[in-house]
Amino acid sequence: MKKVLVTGGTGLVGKALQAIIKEQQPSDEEWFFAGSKDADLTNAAATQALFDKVKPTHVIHLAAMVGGLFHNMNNNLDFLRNNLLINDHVLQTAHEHGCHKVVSCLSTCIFPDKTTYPIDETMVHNGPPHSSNYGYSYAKRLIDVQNHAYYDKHGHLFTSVIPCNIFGPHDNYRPEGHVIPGMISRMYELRQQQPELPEEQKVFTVYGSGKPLRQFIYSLDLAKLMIWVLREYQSVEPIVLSVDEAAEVSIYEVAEAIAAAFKFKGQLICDTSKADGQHKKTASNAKLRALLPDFEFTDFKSAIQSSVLWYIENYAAARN
Ligand code: NAP
Ligand code: GFB
Repeated sequence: MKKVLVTGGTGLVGKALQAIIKEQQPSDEEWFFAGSKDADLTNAAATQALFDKVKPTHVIHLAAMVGGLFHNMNNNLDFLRNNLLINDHVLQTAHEHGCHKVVSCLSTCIFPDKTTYPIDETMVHNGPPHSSNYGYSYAKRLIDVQNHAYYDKHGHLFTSVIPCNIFGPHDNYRPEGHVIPGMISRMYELRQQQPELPEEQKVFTVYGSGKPLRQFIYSLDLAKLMIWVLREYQSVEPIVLSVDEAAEVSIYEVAEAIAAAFKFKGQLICDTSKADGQHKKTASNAKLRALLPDFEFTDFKSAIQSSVLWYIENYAAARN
């Protein structure tokens, strides 16, 4: 019987894992989804107490200080320190508890800013990350270094996945969150404001130029892929979990898809006084495609439609 501890189990990705595991009902696995209320993983003793309680054989390590561009830009020191602490406590405690496998989470935003494209798993450490999120990026890159050190010293299968930008139900809709939940919550609010004003006269603001390019994976698709990594992927080397390069969209196209999902009839304008962040971080999913050639990603516009519908139906419970 596998006992799987999911750290960060109450967030965007954690909730998606909960939904897929509920669907799959695996008979040979027991899953425990931990949030910060179960243990503040920046604290070593709390981390040990959580592992003592759950006694995991396997760990999916999602817990992190996570945020969008604007939150990262102003808090690089906190992103660095909190994530270094969390990652060291989880990996060292997993070692002390003899966990068979740990799957941690990096991100395509941690790759070198000056790079050739498409980026792949071999390029994680090939140069400094974008200045907007160097704190988060270096903490995440060190997970890969830590994984190799635990493998070299103890032969542990501690590995990692590198998702592109993720979105879906149960996202973080607060201002410190990412672009898709940020736009969804702002579009929702705009539609509630000034009910007397004809919607055609309402104006929605896209932060930045709208030109940056991103690959977005639906959280439920990512959850299926992470469960596959936990069960089948046997390498310490990271693996990119991203939609195809061809699925890359501009931030403005994201705004159009969200406006269509809301049937918004107003205008979209770009506020270029706000930062754009990285222009692109196009990642190759060739390694994943070679291992899982038949995996089908959810169509982007359908996933946006489902995410908007979820938000409207769960507004009161959402992380606003
Ligand atoms: P999220 O929605 O912000 O959830 C973060 C999770 O970590 C929550 O369960 C949170 O618990 C937990 N957590 C935060 N600080 C903690 C602490 N000090 N102790 C214990 N738990 C703590 O994040 P997410 O989007 O699901 O991200 C999951 C993983 O994917 C992260 O490692 C992130 O770096 C990575 N990732 C995310 C994206 C993206 O676009 N979202 C892209 C690439 C990679 P509470 O709910 O109790 O706060
Ligand atoms: O998701 P996001 O905040 O982070 O996207 P990154 C930022 C891009 O979307 C910028 C534009 O070009 C913003 O100008 N944007 C437009 C908005 N409207 C909004 C909005 O309402 N909210 C936000 N947040 N952006 C992050 C990294 O980069 O990627 C993190 O900083 C993390 O470390 C994440 O790893 C996955 O995609 O630019």
